[in-house]
Amino acid sequence: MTIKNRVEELARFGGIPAFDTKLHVGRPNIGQRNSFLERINDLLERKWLSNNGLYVQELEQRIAELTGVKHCIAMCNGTIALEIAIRACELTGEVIIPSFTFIATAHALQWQGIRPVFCDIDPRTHTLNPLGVEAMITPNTTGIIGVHLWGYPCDVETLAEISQKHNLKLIFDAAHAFGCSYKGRMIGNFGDAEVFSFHATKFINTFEGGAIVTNDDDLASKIRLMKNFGFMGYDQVKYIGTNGKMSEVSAAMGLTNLESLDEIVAVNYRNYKQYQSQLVDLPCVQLFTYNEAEKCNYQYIVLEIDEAKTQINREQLLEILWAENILARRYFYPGCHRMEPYVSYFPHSGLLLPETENLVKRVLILPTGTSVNSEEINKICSIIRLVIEQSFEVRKLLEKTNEQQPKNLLNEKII
Ligand code: T4K
Repeated sequence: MTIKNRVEELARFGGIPAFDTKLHVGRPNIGQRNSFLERINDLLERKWLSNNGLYVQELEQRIAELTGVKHCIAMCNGTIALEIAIRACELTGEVIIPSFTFIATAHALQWQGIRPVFCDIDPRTHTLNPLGVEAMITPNTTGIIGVHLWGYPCDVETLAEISQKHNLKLIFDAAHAFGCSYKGRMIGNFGDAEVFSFHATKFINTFEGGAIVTNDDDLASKIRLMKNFGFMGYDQVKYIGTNGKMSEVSAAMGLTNLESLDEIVAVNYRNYKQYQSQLVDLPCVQLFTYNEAEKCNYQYIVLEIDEAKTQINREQLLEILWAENILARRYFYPGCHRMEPYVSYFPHSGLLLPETENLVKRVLILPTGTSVNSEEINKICSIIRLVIEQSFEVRKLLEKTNEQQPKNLLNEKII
């Protein structure tokens, strides 16, 4: 492996890219291919492709066992699962959520005519700041949706206290947090309901998919009907419902992934420790730290760049990494409050979100997972090190080349 030692060797300045092919964030975990193919053959034989098939039932049971939650209802994706959880909990009016999250958290509310009220985050945990939440409660508030971002749990206890005190529903968007725990208890057991995503890019995937988990029997029965058009039996409809059903193919992938869960976590953890050891002494960058005393899926490698201390900013580092074919991502820039329709509805909401506004400029997600090996992580870290250690030189060269030929790689969506 050739490690670049000089700034001029960087691909952005004419050197050969560190990688021949693009290194993506979010490459899917597959698990044992044969195991998956056997399940596919089986479901084709049985000719049962959807509508609460055997694999969906098995997956729900496995998830309930793994999380220790009474009920798991599998869904076609995490966004629909959020929408159904919100509707089943009868949220209306205003619901408090972080702005620093994937846009689906906000859209799942707005889609149903409920106003997402954006609250600031704790800059250390990247999750809702409970003090801020309490300050944002109005007579129209009916609920709080905390997001366990990167799989790092929210301050669930304080949020539960606040929701009880103000008689609010509490839902957790646990899209990132399958397999994680809070104070030794698995994520899934908190609030009125929690929502997982099993999208292709997630720790455990079902191609597209998600699930609602809850310990509330009545809520679970309601959700089960709502995800199937509200049907109770063949010709009786109890609620307004939608089609939130997971297919058998998806469940087959989920079950296959679950068989490899421990190995996937082990790879993610190994990658995390490698990034940590190789970047720990680097000034001006900071790796988001997980609590190793808890269960964690280590699915996201989150780097923060301190623009005030280094000569280059996050955008410049990204530009350099992309030129090397390292497609790092700036999740969740620029924050939901700066996206439509929210930015038009509430153009000044950023004033109440100083930590979010600061963080969206600093965060960068690096490739990890079962598709990335140790040698590749070495290379990625060596490039980051070169850029940070020689940031003055890099910035000068970037400014010079941008004057000659402006580039904006980040606006091209690469598939
Ligand atoms: N709440 C939160 C906090 C979430 O993060 C999400 C989803 C949701 C709710 C909603 O859950 P779902 O309805 O999605 O189940 C991706 C995912 O599409 C999205 O599921 C995820 N969060 C979000 C964090 O990341 P993008 O816009 O980054 O997707 P995309 O197409 O750019 O893919 C990311 C990278 O993954 C690419 O560089 C390539 C790679 N990739 C992707 C797919 C789909 C593959 O290598 N193979 C693949 O099949 O949103």
